[in-house]
Amino acid sequence: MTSTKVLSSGQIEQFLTQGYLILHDCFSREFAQEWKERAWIRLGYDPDAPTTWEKGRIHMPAHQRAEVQSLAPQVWDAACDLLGGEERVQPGFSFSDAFIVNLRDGDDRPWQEPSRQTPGWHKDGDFFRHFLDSPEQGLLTLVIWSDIEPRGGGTFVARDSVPAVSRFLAQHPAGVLPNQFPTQELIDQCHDFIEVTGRTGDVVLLHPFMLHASSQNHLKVPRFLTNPPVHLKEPMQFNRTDAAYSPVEQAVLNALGVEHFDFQATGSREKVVPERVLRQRKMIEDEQARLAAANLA
Ligand SMILES: O=C(O)CCC(=O)C(=O)O
Ligand SMILES: [Fe+2]
Repeated sequence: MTSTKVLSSGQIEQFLTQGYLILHDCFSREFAQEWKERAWIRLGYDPDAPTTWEKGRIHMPAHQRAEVQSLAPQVWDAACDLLGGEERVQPGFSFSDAFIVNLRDGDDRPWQEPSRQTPGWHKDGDFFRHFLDSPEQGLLTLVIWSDIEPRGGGTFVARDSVPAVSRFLAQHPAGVLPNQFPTQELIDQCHDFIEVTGRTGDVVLLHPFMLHASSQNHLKVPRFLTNPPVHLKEPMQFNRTDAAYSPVEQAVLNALGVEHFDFQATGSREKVVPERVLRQRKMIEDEQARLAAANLA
């Protein structure tokens, strides 16, 4: 495997066995507060008046970006370690204020623990055709912008989903569109479900094949999250002559139960314009008008 700059062998082992790592205090509460205050204005909601929260869950568009390498260097360094070194990672990885806000989603339904039966399981990457070696989503990330207590909207994660997704993608060299994953079939192969709680400034780095789902927010404490993908410069490789596999690649080989794997994509790598992007283009105009009205545009 590749050598690391900041992660310990214990952390790499944890990533290989559990599929994720949690990093703490990656950015300040003040920075988070600044962006969240603007988000409330963009939404047109009063944070202190839940009756103004028209929608329980909103996936907002991005207005502002901050480069991770300078804002949260420990995240950048850890991401590079998991991806096999900085030279393999697309520069410019940034955090944005494209918040996925969960204010009170599903507060009208009884609480459901994460399980095969809970809805919404998916693999991230609604913007490209997926292959076993896809470079578009090198890592899945959960950037936590508000304190999250149990039952407070923390993302559900199927910790043992990487093997099922790896096998599926290995069997589909022609590629799979984002909406073509047989999610229920894949989640039926999983047993280990958790709810990710955390503190403002935590960042969870997960294997890109990790199935996850949004949860209900029964606490009605506003939950702010972003999930920017880290891009690779080149597709992953599972048949390296020098065996310099990144931990992400190694996790796939472990999942397939092989030492190397000669994967050849037979379909073409294509971009998909998700419906989300079209929706967010419209949202941006409304949000800009609210910022202008507050003299913040
Ligand atoms: O809201 C969440 O907890 C997760 C959202 C998510 O996974 C997504 O939008 O892709
Ligand atoms: Fe997701």
